Amino acid sequence: MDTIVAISTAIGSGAISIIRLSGQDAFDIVNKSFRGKDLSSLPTNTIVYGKLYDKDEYVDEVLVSVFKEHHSYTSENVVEINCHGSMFVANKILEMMIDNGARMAEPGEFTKRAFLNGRIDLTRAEAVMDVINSQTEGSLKCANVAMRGDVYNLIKNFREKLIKCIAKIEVNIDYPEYEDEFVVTNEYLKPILLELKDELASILDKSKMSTIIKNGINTAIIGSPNVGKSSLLNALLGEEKAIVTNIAGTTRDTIEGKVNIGGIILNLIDTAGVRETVDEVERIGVLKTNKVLNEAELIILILDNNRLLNDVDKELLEKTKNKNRIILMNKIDLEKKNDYKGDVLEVSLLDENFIPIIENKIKDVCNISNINSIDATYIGNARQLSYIKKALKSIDDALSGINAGYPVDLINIDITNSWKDLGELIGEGNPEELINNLFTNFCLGK
Ligand SMILES: Nc1nc2c(ncn2[C@@H]2O[C@H](COP(=O)(O)OP(=O)(O)OP(=O)(O)O)[C@@H](O)[C@H]2O)c(=O)[nH]1
Ligand SMILES: [Mg+2]
Repeated sequence: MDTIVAISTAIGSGAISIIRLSGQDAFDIVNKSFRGKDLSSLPTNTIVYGKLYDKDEYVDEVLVSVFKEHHSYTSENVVEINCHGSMFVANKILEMMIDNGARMAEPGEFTKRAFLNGRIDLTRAEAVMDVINSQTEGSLKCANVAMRGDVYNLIKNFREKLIKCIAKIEVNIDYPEYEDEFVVTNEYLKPILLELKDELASILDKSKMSTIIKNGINTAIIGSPNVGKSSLLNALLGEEKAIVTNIAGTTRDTIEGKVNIGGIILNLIDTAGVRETVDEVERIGVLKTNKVLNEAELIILILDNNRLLNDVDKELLEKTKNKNRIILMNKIDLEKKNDYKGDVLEVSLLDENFIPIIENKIKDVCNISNINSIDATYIGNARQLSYIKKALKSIDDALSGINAGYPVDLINIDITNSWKDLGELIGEGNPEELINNLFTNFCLGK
C-alpha cells in the first residue's frame, strides 16, 4: 500500500504539531528531508531529534517517532514528526512529504488501515472515533471499554455459540451416513435459541442507555409566547444565549445549546412560542416547533403562573401527554392566576436557586442515576445496533420456524443469517462500500 501523510493535530497554533505518515516507504520518505539518524536503521518505538530541510533550506528542528510494522497504530511503518506548532510549518512539512512521495491521507485512513491490516476490528475502530468525540465521562468510558475490545468480545462469544449450533447441524446434513453422530433436533435447538434471543434483547435494552450517554437527550423547551422558555435555556446554559424580553414572540427561530447534567448531555432546543399567528416568519418558527416536538426525547413545557391556561397551553398539554415531559409552572413570584391542576414543578426562572431543582427533576425523569456505576459494555452506535436488531430478527425467525415444525436445515438458514449479521457488526465479511463510508466520518490524520 502507498504511504499516506496527514497533519494529525488540530488546525491552529499550539506548542507542537504532529505530521503522521504510514506505509511501506514512510522511513525513506522522511529520510529525504531529515538530517539526523537514518530512520530505517532505528529500533521500533524510538524518538530521535533532528532537523528538517526542504532541499538545502532549513525548515524546523523536530522530534521524530519511529514505529515499525506490527508495532504501530496501523501495523505499517509509521513516522510521526513533532514540529513547532505553527500551521505554516506543519503545512510546509506536509507538502515536503508529498513531494518526497507520500500521498495525502483521507479522513480516517490511518484507522482504516489498522482495521484492514487486522489490528483492530470494526467496533474498536468506531470506538477510536467515539473517544475523539466524547463529551462526558460516561461517553468516554463507553468508548474506552469498546476500544479495549469488550464489545468485540461480547459479539465474538455470541457468534461462537451460534457457530456451534451451525456446525452440529451441518455435520448432520453433510454426513448423514454417520449414524452415531448426535442428531440436532428442533427440540434441542429451541432452548438454546431462546437463551440467545434473551441475550440479544438484553444487549438492545442496555444500548438505549448508551445512546443517551453518547448522544445526549434531545430536549425541547416549549410553551406559549412569553412564558420564560428562553429564560430557562439561558439559565441552564449559564449564558445569555437567547434574547429574553417581555415582548411575546421574541424567539422566532429555534435556538440550541448543550449542557451537561449529571454526566449526560442535554441537547436543548428553545423554540418559538406557539400561538395562532399571522406573521409569516413566526409561522415558520412555530412549524419548526412542531417538528422539534415530534423529535424530542424530553419535553419541558412551561406554563405561566400569572395567567389562566389559554388554548395553546391546552393544546400543548394534550399533544405531549404521552411523552417524556416535565411541566414547569413559571413565574411563581407573581400572583397565582393559573388554575391548572396537573403535576407541575413550580419555579421562578428569575431566581437562580430554582435551577438545581429543575436539574434534579430532569435527572429523575430521565433516569440519569449514577453513570459511573453502570456497566459500560454498550453497543454504541446506530450501525452496530442495526446489526443486533437484524440478528435478533433472524433468531426470531428461527424460533418461528421451530414452532411451525420446519426441518432443521431450514432453521439453520436463519441461525446462519444471525451469525453473518453479527459478523458484519465487527467487520468480518468486510463489504467495501460500508468500510469506505464509515471511515470518511473520521477526522483527518486519525
Ligand atoms: N416575574 C417573572 N418574570 C419572568 C420569569 N421568567 C421569565 N420572566 C420574564 O418573562 C419574559 C419572557 O421571558 P422569555 O424567556 O423571553 O420567554 P419566552 O417563552 O422565550 O418568550 P418567546 O420567545 O417570546 O416565546 C421576560 O421579560 C422574562 O424576564 C419569572 O419567573 N418571573
Ligand atoms: Mg424566547
